[in-house]
Amino acid sequence: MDYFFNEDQIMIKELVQQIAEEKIKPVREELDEKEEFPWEIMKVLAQSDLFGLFVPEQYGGLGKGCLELCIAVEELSRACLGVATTYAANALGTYPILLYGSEEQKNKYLPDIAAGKRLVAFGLTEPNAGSDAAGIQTTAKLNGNEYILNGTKQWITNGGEAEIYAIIAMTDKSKGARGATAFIVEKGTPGFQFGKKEKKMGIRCSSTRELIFDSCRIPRGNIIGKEGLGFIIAMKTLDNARAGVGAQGVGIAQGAFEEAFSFARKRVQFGHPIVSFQAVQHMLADMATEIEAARALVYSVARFADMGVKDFTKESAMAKVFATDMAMRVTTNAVQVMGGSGYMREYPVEKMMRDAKILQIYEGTNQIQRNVIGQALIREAAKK
Ligand code: COS
Repeated sequence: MDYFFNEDQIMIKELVQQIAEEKIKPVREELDEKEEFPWEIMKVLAQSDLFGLFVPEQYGGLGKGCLELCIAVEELSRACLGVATTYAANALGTYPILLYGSEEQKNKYLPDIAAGKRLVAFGLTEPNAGSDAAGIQTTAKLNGNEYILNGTKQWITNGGEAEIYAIIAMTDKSKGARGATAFIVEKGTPGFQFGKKEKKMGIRCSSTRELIFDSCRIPRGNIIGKEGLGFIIAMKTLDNARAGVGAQGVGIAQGAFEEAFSFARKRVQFGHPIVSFQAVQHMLADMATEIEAARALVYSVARFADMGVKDFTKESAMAKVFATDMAMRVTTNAVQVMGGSGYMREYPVEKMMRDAKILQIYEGTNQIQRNVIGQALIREAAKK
């Protein structure tokens, strides 16, 4: 399929493919096994200017958009979803500053982010607020020229490794979603500590950690936007990031398909390569078709976002849900095509199937995505 990429987009795709082949594939198994954060790979991505892809040129970035980010994320995911998650979560944490930060905040933080000098994380989820994002309990109380933060964030990607955190906290609990506010908190601020490092089923080289705020004082100027805008900032951040999660699904499914297809051409049973059997061929045909359909949707939504369309909540939820459900099916079927070999750690599809599961869960479960799509359909119908 030709997706009509321009020269820059083709260059980004080839560059990330090369990094994936040379730097990621040789170490992905060991990183998974040791649950080791991929710092060396992050350095390579930084040297290649890939952290600045979606950051405007005036802040030291390359000034590209959602489509270019999706292309990079897809190619990283094709090799290792743990690495891709680390990279994509950095974009997730950057969006609140990019979309709603003051000029001063953008000048202070974006150049370092674009250069890959400092990693970013997004802190919304809490022990009692996952799908119910408005149910967060972390508080931020204004005291003179400072806000005092108290509470715990859970399952934060890049937690501990990132130096900049976009945190959503309640400044007025009585107002519900409208009482949430977004803040920038830097690693090393007194009262800000890291808790438990999670041991996970998949994406094991990515860091997932608790953030603990215990009377953590941050300057008043670290507020993003204004008081009460935190829930909207979180929702808009997720709207922007979800096409990228779709791209993760496309990438990991492509990687798993390639492994299964190559195996099926070599594996001989009943005197023939198993790819010649219709039962296997049909599985591979469905896998390839589903990947292409998801890819087309993800790229369309990314282009839609890049055109400056104001509301693409429904479309980004559609890309996320379709591509990630597809990724779970395709990685599972890749294991099935490869049979006993697919189940063994010797082959990468075992890891891919474990890794893919998180895509249906993080950045809004696929059940929540369907709620979001359903609500948008009802709203659209009411307007007609
Ligand atoms: N863009 C702009 N505004 C939005 C929005 C969006 N995408 N989604 C909601 N809003 C607004 C609503 O319009 C509403 O505004 P009003 O107060 O003016 O009516 C306000 O935000 C509250 O919205 P809503 O009533 O829909 O909030 P709910 O508490 O019902 O929650 C869902 C909505 C479920 C969509 C939200 O909680 C969610 O996205 N949950 C999943 C969170 C998630 O992805 N977690 C993963 C961890 S982050 S990696």
